[in-house]
Amino acid sequence: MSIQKTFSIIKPNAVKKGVMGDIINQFEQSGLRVAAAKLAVLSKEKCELFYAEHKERPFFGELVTFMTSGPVLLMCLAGENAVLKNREIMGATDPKKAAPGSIRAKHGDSMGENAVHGSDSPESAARELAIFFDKYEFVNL
Ligand code: 3AN
Repeated sequence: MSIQKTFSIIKPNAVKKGVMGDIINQFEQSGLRVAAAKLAVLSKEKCELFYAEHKERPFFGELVTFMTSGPVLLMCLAGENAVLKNREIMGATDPKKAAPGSIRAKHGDSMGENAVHGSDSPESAARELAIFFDKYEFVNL
């Protein structure tokens, strides 16, 4: 199996709680490596572009307000089967339904403030990574 890349965001509620280290530890313990990372406060424009597929959803405005409310950690995670592996480590969208021990079960506060984002397919990963990273920002692992 070849090395795959996926896009991850540690959301503002998790950064605020000081659990970035715990979350990265969980990724690394599961065999994913950090191939790019930066701390940033997202602009409304970039955030709306990133979440474009949810534009018509009733929670869109609330989601953008939350995601631009404070620093986030943007990351590229790399490893075997990284997209699926990351989704398993994150847990279900709703923290109340997320598997025990998953990141969202441990650190999620609500459907919106669910601690982490992770790409849902290799195609989404490529689109999302291109929004936030230039090619030279990835390291070879
Ligand atoms: P996931 O991030 O698990 O792929 P999606 O793609 O269904 O979930 O939703 C995208 C983002 O929109 C989620 N990360 C979540 O924060 C937010 N979201 C989804 N459903 C709701 C909801 N009912 N209320 C508020 N925010 C939501």
